[in-house]
Amino acid sequence: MDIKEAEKKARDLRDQLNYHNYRYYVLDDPVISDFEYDQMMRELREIEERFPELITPDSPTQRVGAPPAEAFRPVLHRVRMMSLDNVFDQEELEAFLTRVERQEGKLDYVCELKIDGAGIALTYEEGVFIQGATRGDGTTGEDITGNLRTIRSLPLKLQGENIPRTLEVRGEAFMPKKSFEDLNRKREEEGLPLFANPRNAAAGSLRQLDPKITAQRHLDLLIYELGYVEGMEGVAIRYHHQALEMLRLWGFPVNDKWVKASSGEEIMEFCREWQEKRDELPYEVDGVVIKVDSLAARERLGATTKAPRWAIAYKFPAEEKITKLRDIEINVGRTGALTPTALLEPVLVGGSTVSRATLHNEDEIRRKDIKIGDWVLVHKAGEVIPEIIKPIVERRDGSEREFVMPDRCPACGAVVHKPPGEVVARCPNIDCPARLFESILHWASRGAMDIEGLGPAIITELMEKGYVRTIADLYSLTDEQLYTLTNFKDKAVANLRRSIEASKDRPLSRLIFGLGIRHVGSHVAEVLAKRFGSMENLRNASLEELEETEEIGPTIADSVRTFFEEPRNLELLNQLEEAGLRMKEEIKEEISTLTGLNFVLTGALSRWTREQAKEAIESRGGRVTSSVSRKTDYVVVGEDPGSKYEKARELGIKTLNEEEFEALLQEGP
Ligand code: 1X8
Repeated sequence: MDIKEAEKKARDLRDQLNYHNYRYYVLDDPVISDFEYDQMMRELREIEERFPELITPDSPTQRVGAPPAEAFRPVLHRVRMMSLDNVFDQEELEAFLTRVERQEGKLDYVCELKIDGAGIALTYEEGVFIQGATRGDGTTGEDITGNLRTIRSLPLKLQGENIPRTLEVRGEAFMPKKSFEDLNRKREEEGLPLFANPRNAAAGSLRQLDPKITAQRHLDLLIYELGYVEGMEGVAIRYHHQALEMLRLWGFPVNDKWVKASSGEEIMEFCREWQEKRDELPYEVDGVVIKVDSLAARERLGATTKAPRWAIAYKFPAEEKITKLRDIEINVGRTGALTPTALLEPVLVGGSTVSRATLHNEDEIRRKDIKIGDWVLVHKAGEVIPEIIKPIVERRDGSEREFVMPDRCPACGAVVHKPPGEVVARCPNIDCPARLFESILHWASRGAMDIEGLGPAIITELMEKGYVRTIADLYSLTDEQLYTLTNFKDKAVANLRRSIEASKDRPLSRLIFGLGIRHVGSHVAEVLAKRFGSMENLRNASLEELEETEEIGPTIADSVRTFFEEPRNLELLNQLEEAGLRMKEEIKEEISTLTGLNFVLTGALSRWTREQAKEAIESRGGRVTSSVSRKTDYVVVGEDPGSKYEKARELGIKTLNEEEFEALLQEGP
């Protein structure tokens, strides 16, 4: 075969493969067997191997290529990608229609399903897919061409007639429910963190540096809008429903579940229908999008700063699902409160998998008549916190068990204390390991002392090994002890040590919050830190002084006093002070050795996270920017640096490796 023949054959195979791909992935109606498809693919691969110069970007062999250099580069959208305003019921919908029709008179609308995925824009030149981008902030997205190319229903080359010279279309990339469940099951087996919902999973999959990973995630795509059209001869598109039909003819996956409607009642009928049937769909939907059909009317209606005036999203109410209550577990919080938690058969509800729900307290369980083994109706209150609405009493078969609150703490065995008239039972033991665990978790949390890397697993291990019996013990951990932790090698030890050290210098308000005094949240902690200025002053403050403080009432005042009356707490504070924690409000004098200098970070440092390196520079008066320019003074270069490194060399800007960077921090320029 000479190259001429090869070229013709390759073109032929590509057209065939693209067509059969479309039959299979878009129409779900294949006309050849998988075997025949694979044969053609193999033949094309062979030709392209022999004549690599014949490879084209729209070749189906290129769906999974090498990690592309253009990954995540900013993409300016030709037309802004907007979000939608929401309505939640018929009345709000009617108000939207009235507003539109006051200006435009009676209109037709198109109703479509609102897919819970990630908004994307695809650009085609002369019918060939050349770029795909995320929505980003609506004005600028990120280049994810290589990752989108792996989605099999995405046409690499358009078919049919009247194909514009330049075309940009909008749609949603999403993870079907089934793929989501498979993915999370696999991740669970591998001990990896689970994705909360298909939307996050889709977004995460699209932001992989390696398209091979994206390809394994089984994403799908639905296109629902024309974004930008230039150079289209032959036809004029005047209505959105024509656009949908045209998109389909060009080979895009377009949802066929849409209707035209011309009244609020017709629109509501579509909304109610899919609200009922949303479970039957293979992907998550969170509502219906209602759009003005006439493109001329859309033009006149225009947009606000964030959303078009010609479209609205009708959001479905919080979803409810039935699942099985396997057991009730008792959690002991840091105040000793015993909270019953429902362990549920995992179920996808309101867009995320729910396997636990708080039951608040014993009274609540009685009031709702919940028994272990019940089928229960769950939803997500405020779309976030899972909650049991009620048991399905009709489905009981006699095997259900009554829940009894234990009279001893499940963690330490202390007799549970429940003052008369109160609903919450508490473990009174200050040394209770469950309480200590929660206290340390809280101490290390973002809003408190922000000890990066000190998570639940490590805290558990530190406690089990007997290294940590109080919060103060965190500050006397030895390297030897840290090296015994699971998977802890040099880097992990150094990182955790650095995080713990860094926590010594948090503002007083964080320290107060971190102590976990009842009723003292982060805001109250700030108020107290400002008013009293030091831990010593706060400790010595009388009930009256506390109560006179703005925003502090008798409950908080009493709680603070009680905390400081406990000798064990005073001992802890002494130990913390000895360990070198900052116990005063004043701001540490800055060592502004890097004032006026601009830094750019690229690549991974071995002993620093990005955040730590940034903080180290900024605390010395330096600035960290994201791109290299002539104003940049230093580029800190770690492992696998990106294009910023090359840019720095081009511009002749000084680069620093990790050692040089550390020397600069220590000694200044
Ligand atoms: C967002 C979405 C739209 C549609 C479906 N799913 C979405 N998530 C649709 O038009 N069928 S439109 C849209 C937007 O304009 N932000």
